Amino acid sequence: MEKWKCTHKDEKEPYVVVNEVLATCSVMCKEKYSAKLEYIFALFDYNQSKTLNFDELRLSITSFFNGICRLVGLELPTVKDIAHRTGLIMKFADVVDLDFRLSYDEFRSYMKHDFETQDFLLKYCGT
Ligand SMILES: [Ca+2]
Repeated sequence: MEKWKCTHKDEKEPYVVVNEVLATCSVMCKEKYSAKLEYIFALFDYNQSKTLNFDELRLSITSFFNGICRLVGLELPTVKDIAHRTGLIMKFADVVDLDFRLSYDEFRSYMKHDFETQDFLLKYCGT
């Protein structure tokens, strides 16, 4: 847990962002890739709409990359980087109904073809 401890200027004590831990553990576990995707999708579908809106997608990407970067000691992506990546994913994944939300099928299809993320996962998570 030490690697996931954060500090914020308004907080006296370090804290752990639970979403980062859950996202990282779900990726690192030995479950099938499809089960990991389903879990991550459900984890960040806060309003249980069976879709990820832009904010849910941005939070999932933030949690996912921050958690893994903390674990392996890489520099965290900036807020600007995350926003840019979220916009790109939404643009290239929301292709079925163009409703600016990702259904699970859109999410799964995008992740299946996102070789940059797959390379990152293989390099740092072995999955
Ligand atoms: Ca959609």
